[in-house]
Amino acid sequence: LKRAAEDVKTSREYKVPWFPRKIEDLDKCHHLITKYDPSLDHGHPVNTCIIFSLHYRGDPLPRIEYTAQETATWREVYRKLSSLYPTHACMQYLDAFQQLEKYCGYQEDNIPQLQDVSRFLKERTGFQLRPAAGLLSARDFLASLAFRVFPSTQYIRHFSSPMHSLEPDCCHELLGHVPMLADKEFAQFSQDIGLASLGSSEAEIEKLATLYWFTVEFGLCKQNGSIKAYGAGLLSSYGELTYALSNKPEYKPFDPEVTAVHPYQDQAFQPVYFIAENLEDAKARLQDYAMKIKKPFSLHYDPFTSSIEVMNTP
Ligand code: HBI
Ligand code: FE
Repeated sequence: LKRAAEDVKTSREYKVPWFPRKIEDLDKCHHLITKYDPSLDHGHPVNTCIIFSLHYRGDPLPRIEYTAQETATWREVYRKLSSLYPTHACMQYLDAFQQLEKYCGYQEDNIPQLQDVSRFLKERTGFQLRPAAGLLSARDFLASLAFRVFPSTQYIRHFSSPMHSLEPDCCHELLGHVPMLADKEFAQFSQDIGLASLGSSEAEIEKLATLYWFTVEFGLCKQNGSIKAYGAGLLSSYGELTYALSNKPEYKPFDPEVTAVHPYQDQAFQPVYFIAENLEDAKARLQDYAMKIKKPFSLHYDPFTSSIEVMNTP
């Protein structure tokens, strides 16, 4: 009896936050968060990429002419990281990376254009890129994923620290995220986190953001008897990619209930990495987790209209 009374209370107290229902609604999902004081940072890459992204409304993505110094930064990052991929990255990543080298201008002397990359992804998995001015709020970021839209920064980190960036930059997006978004299972996994976030409570968003962190950003998976990286935070960081696959960190099996509430680090290497059996299994477990999130309605994504259908559940 007590239990039933509590249920009624929670469903009344829970006010469903606004969420996008059409892909155009993503124009309203651009809330930025500042994780550090920009006035203390002398090398913040404020440039045309940020200005463009703030005014962006729909296609096509702007093409950027990067400076020689910016291209030199890319070259250094690209060289170091691509030397690790054959031994450290999962096969889905390696397959896509090869295709990106062939079709999208992935080379050490060229920073690929988001426009070309977005077209490539759209053909593979229906994902498209959308320019972002920096770190978005977890709610806005996750909402985009529900529509197979990946918010992507376009500026590059400062040349003084090529191996490190406090915020996402195009090295992180292009080398970390893009190759994985070309994989079917991974694309579905990403969209499912996004769909789960729509209309969810703050507490639930926090858990989904943590899940995202330990999978899409820092996930590892088993492959042919060894462990490989599929997380973008790893695949875009020479130091952490090496560390994550050394014998130093702690490993736990990926289990959404456990992973979603595990403390994480955004200023240092992760204290623990979660290992998925494979991407298909991770996807199934996540779907299972998402089904258990309490909402006063259910959602269906219509791929023909890129919109969300909302059905009331009594
Ligand atoms: N914003 N632009 C951008 N890129 C990300 O990868 C990103 C974000 N905001 C939040 C976020 N990632 C995650 O840490 C989760 O909070 C969803
Ligand atoms: Fe990221």
